[in-house]
Order: sequence, then C-alpha cells, then structure tokens
Amino acid sequence: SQTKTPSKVDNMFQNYSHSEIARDTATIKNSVIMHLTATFLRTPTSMDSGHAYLASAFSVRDRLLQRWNLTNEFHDRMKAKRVYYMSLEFLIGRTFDNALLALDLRKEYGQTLGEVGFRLEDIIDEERDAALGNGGLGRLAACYVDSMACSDYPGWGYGLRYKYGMFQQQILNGYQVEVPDCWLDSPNPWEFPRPDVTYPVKFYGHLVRDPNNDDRYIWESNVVYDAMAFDVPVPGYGTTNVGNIRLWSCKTNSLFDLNKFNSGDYGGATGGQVAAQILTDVLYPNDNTNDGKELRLRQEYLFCSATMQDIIARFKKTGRPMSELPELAAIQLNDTHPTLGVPELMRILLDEEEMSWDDAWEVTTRTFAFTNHTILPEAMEKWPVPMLDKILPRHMGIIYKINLYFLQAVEKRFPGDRDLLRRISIIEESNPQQVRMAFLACVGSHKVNGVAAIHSDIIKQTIFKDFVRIQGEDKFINKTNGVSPRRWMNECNPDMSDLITDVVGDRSWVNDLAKVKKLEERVADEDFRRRWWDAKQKNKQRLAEYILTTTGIQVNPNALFDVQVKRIHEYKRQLMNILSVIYRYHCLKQMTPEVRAKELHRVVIFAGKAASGYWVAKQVIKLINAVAEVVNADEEIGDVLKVVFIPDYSVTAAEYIIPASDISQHISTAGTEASGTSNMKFVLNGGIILGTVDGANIEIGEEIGEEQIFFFGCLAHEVEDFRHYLRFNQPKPDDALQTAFDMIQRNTFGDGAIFQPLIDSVVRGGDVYLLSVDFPSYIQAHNAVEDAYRNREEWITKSILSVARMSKFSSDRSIQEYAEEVWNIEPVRVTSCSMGI
Ligand code: B1H
Repeated sequence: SQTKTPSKVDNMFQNYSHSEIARDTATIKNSVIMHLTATFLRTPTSMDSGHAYLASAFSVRDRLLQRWNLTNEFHDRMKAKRVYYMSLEFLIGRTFDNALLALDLRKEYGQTLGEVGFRLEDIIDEERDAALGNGGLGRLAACYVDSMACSDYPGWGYGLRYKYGMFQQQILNGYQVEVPDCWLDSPNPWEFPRPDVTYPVKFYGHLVRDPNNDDRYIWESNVVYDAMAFDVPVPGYGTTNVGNIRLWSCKTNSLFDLNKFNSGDYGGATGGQVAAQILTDVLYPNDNTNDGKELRLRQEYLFCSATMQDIIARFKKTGRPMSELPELAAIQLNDTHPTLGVPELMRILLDEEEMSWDDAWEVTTRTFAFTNHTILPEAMEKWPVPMLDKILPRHMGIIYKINLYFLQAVEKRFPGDRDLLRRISIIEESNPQQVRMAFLACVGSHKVNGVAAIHSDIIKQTIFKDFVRIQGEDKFINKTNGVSPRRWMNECNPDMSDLITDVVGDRSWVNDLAKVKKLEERVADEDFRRRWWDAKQKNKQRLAEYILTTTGIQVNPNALFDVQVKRIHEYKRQLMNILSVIYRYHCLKQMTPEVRAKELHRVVIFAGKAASGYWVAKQVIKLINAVAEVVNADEEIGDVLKVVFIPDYSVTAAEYIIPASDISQHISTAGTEASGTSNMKFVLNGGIILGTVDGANIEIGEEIGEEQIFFFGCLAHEVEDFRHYLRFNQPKPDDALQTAFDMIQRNTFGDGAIFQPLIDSVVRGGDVYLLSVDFPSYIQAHNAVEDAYRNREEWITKSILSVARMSKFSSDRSIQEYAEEVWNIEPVRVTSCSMGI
C-alpha cells in the first residue's frame, strides 16, 4: 500500500496532536450519540443502560486513542529507553471510571448521561472486569503499569489475552462452583485489535546445525501458530502519557487447511484452528501453585516468543546495532512465568542475528531483571527436560549451554565443590531431569528482587543463598510492593478522597501520596474527625447493600466490620479465622442475654476463590458457609455476630469491600506471604490490620507506628523449629481451639465428618501452617482489637494517623525505585508542543 510523504504526515499530525481533548458537554454528547447510532445501531429512544455504557466507553476510548498515539510517537522520536513488564497476569478490573477520572471528564460524562436519562453509577456498573489474573501478582502488574503511565515512564506491559479470564465463583449448597468467565462475549471498548502486529511462533520440529557457525542452528518445524496483538490503553492521571498493555491472542486464520477443506475433510480443515485457539483460551486459575501442565508451557512460550520478537522489531526501527539493546530496553520478569524470554532472546540473537554466544549472553543479562514473588515449594516452576526438549528443542539446547557455562565458571571459583554444583544447577538431577525456572531467571538477569523487606531477606537465605555467594550481594535487592492511589483511594473511596483533597488543598496527592502526611495536622480537629468517621460509615452502608444483593444477608453497618478477602490458601489461614469465629460463637452462647447484648457487634466477612483443583481450600469455603448458615439463623445471637461469605471476589468487589473495613486480617504463617498488597489497600482506606509479623505487614507497622496495628503469632525465624517439633509430636490445641474442633465434630454446622480432613490437617498432618501454635495469641489479639474499637475516639486517631503515614506504599514509589535501580530509565513528559514539528 502507498504511504504518504513524510512532510504531509507531519503536517497532519501537528494539527491532530494540538487539538485539545474536547470537554464541552455538547461535543461529548455528540460523540456518545455517534457511537450509539453508528457503532451499535441504536437510537436514544431504543437504548438501554448496556448500550449507554458501550457508547460512552467508546467515546472515552476515542480520546484515549488520541493520547495513545501521541505518547508512542513521541517516545519513538525521543528514542526513549522503554521498560517492558512481562507478566502472564494482568488483573485490570474495570476501566471506564478509571479513565474518566484520569482524563478529568467524570463530571461531564455524568451530566451527558443524565441528559439522556441515566445515572453514571449505574452505567459504570455495566462494565465487566478484565480478570486476566489470579490475585496479588496479577493486580500488582496492573498497578505497576498504572504507575508507569502516571509517572511519565515509557513503559509497556506484555501479557496474554485470555478468552476466559479468572472463573466466576458461585456458591451452591455452600460449595464453590466455577463458571467460565466469558468476558469477551460483549464488545470490549478497552482493547484495540492489531492484526498488522502478528508474529509466527514455532513449536516442536528439529534442528539443523549451521556448518559455518558453531553457535547457530536452524530450527525447522511446520507447527507454527500466529500471535496477534491487542493493545489495552492505560490512561495516566493528570498527564498526557498513556501506557499500554499489549496482549497476545492466538490467531487461527492461517491454520485453516484449504486442501483438506477442498477434499471434503471439514473437521480436519479447522483442526489446526482449534488447537491454536486453545493456547490463549484460558487463564490457569492457580495462585501460588504451579500446575506443571504442558499446555501452560506452550502458553508461556507463545507469550515470550511474540513479546521478544515485538521488542526486537521496535528496537530495530532505531537503526542501532543489537549490542545496544540494553540501552533502549529493560525487561522485567514478573516471577518465573515469562522466563522462556531469556532463551528466546538468546535464540534470536544467535540464530537470526548471528551474534556470538558471549555477545548475545551479555546483551541478554543486561536486559533482563527478575522479580520473585514466593518461596512456597508448590509454586516453584520446574519443567521436565523431556517435555521442554520435545516442544522447544532449540531452547532446551540453549538452556543446557547456559547451565554448562555457568557451572564451569562456578567450578573455577569453587573447585571441587560438587555439592554446590548440584545445588545450583539449572537442571535438577531428578528422574526425569527438571529445569528449575527460578535459577534460569536468576542466571539470566542482572538484578533479582523480592517484594517486601522480609521476603527479600528470606530468598537470600534460602533459594538464592548460593547465588548470593557466587554472584555477589549487589545483585539481590528488595523492591517493596505498592498499590495505585488512583484506583485504591481516589476511585474506590470518593468520600475519603474528598476529605483528603480538602486537607491537602487540591487533588495532587493522587499522584504524590507523600502529601497525605498533612492529615496528621488535623488529627485533633473535631469536625474533621466526625467527617472521617462518617465517610467510613457511608462506605459500610454501601457494603451492607452490596452484601444484601449478593448474599441476601442483612448486616448492621454499625457493627465492627472484620474482613478477610484474598485467595483461599492454607498458608493464608482462613481456617484459623473461621475456627476463631466458631469459638466466639461458643462464648456468646454461654452468656446470659443481658451480658451478650453488651458484646461488641461484629460482621465477619470472607471472600476469595479457591483454585479449581485445590480440594482443601474448597472445604474451607464450605465450612465458612456452614458456620454462616447456623450463626446467622440463630435468633439468640441476632446482630451480635454475623458471618458472610461474599461470592465471586474480584477487583470490583474489592473496591466495595476495602473502603468499608474496620479491621482486616492478614494472618499468614510468618515467612509465607511474600508481601501482600491488600494489606496496603486496607490501611490506605483507613482500616486497621490484625496480622502476623509477615510480608509487608512489617513495613506497614514500621511506617504507621505499632500502636496502629495489631500483631500476633510466632516469628518467621521460629517457624522451622515449630514445624520440626510438630513433625514428631502431636500438636496441643488450647482450650479455645479444641472447643472449635469439638463443635464441628458434634455436627453443630451440619455433618462434621466432611470437615474432619480440615481438623486432621492440624492434629494429624503436622500442622504445617502452625494454627495450634498461633491460635492463643490470635484470640488475644482479637480481644485487643475489640477493646480498641470500643474506644471510638482512639480508633479514629489510629485510622487517621495510619492513612497519613502510608505514602511509602504507593506503587509510584515502587516504580521509581525500579526505574532508578533496576531499569535505568527516566520519565519522559509527553506534551503536544514538544513534538518538535
Ligand atoms: C504471588 C504468586 C503466584 N506469589 C504462581 N506467587 C502462579 C505463583 O499461576 N501460577 O503458577 C500465580 C501466582 N503470587 C503473590 O504476589 C504473593 O503471594 C503475594 O504475597 C504478593 O503480594 C504478590 C505480589 O507480589
């Protein structure tokens, strides 16, 4: 096709980029109606709220597109170094409200929608979550791309466009039932298909050696899939900069076999399409667990290959030699899931760019950095060598060679230490042999980081201990996680945000969270304290309505809201929580009605999904619902205790739940929760933590002061000794824990036998997560919380001081640290005038 002359393009672009986003409601209304009629074939009289949402969203998207183009053209021209955040998960949630706030168009769209008879809140509610992630790891990726956009860093996320995201959870008879998340069934305004950005990705096949070049192979295979790009814009708040998440989808067209079709083999003709589509069909619903399925390995490779090809294609447009890739690109591996990017870049540099091994390895290690998110053994990615060898023969060869050179260098420095070589080898000498992806990621990167101070220390003392000795202390650093103040305060908590804005003087704290410090000056201001309390009460009222519509349970917004919402996992100890609820129920039943009436009223709220194959976690959900059913129906108990399991926890559900908590629980066995990020969100929204000395709880305590947080339980360094003891000795449940077990076994909550495996995991299974050890201090901590909550004035003080001291936990701070210490990139402020044309 014909291209225009450069001068004409520049002229056009100049006019285009200088045109400011129209904010007048007449123009907005026109664009909404244009989409309503021309994109969706409706008229203002025949539109429902679904179409009102789509038409408004498409009209906002037009505005975003304009900035998206400007941003990327600008970064290209500036030859800015870019960071690429590679993640198999992006838990984005909704975008409409987020975009309206970022573009400062919320009022205008509210008014426009009002004129055609809709409330903005109802229209916002029409949007489905983009749930392309499991939990903290996926949401962190979304917050990080948000922060890059808001802080003007040239950064892109790369991921997969799953046709089915995180499954929807229904509760039937108390059990979790998984329903497919068909989020793409209705039009998705927040993605731009890019059929022109498509790369072939090879699998299987065989290798032919290049007779003239020892480092080079030709990889021949007829199993070739196409990965096609979809771009998801990420609006920066208060800046022209728009970030991008590029998601790959397996394209099927080229796999249609016309020969088979013509010969009448219709099934065979589309067989390839079906096989290809499966690759990006579904997100693996595991959090902190590695499934080890071959399909997942193929997903990972499709992702890595398309991403590396795209990054290199963009780099090549600069005309610079491949050796300079690290000057223009930094790639962050979000856990080990994208680690095949390392051998894939090596393959491209060796086989296609014909670089020498040493030069290619230098470029690769200077480009990649790696974040570890967990040390749970069941989460460690390992791939059987025979499987990798079959699917990716060239990569297996490259991994062997990476390992060989690495071990040779170690042998040179530590001669004769065979046990050291066995421990650090990328290939585990098991049967079959396995590739340890964490070691490959570590060896292939110039920096390795954990996600909270304690976690970064632990990985240096455990999985990477030998690597610290070999590769030096400086390579292993900490980057404490953070959360986006845009979504996790400004968007989800409008009343508290308005209060903060009043105190700060403007809304600039949204991009500069250090400014919330000013709240401390107002901690004694009576009027301010009242408004603070009222904002929380309003959020609790809003959650009470949400609970009523999602569960049918009526809760009293004046009760203490005690919340534990996160993936269901044994290490997160929802079981310990529900056992303490059972014990509380027992105590309440022992009281006279007069004494009971004086007890603090409490609503215990749970939410979270269990991985489909995680049986124990699913039993925990059943137990919570069984307890809820009995307690909530007990007329003697009434409002003194309510237990709620909110189904289908999601980013959007979190936006209702988090601002409404008085107390939230982060009670993992010490040393098991790498960081946690919801803990940060809860405190940022004025809630208080009841938690163990684990993950980011520790740093939150340091920042806000120990009076503002309720710690309990054993410490990380004590865990091994307790576990060792419990391997050889029966645990000794205290009276409270024993009482809870007894009540279950006496069928208080239906057939106790179905919960016996949960009890056995404590009393017979070695109590790996130390429930019996921590239970007494846990109950004590609950009592301390109760006493504190009864003193309302003290509670308000704690809440205000906490929020005022949370600035460290903005993801803007995390991203700035990565930018300076890992990626070596600088902000580039996009302005329409600075285009230089
Ligand atoms: C976290 C995972 C995870 N750590 C494997 N590891 C997965 C591991 O699909 N898989 O195979 C998926 C997810 N997720 C979480 O990361 C940590 O548990 C949290 O403590 C942490 O806050 C979060 C973000 O760093």
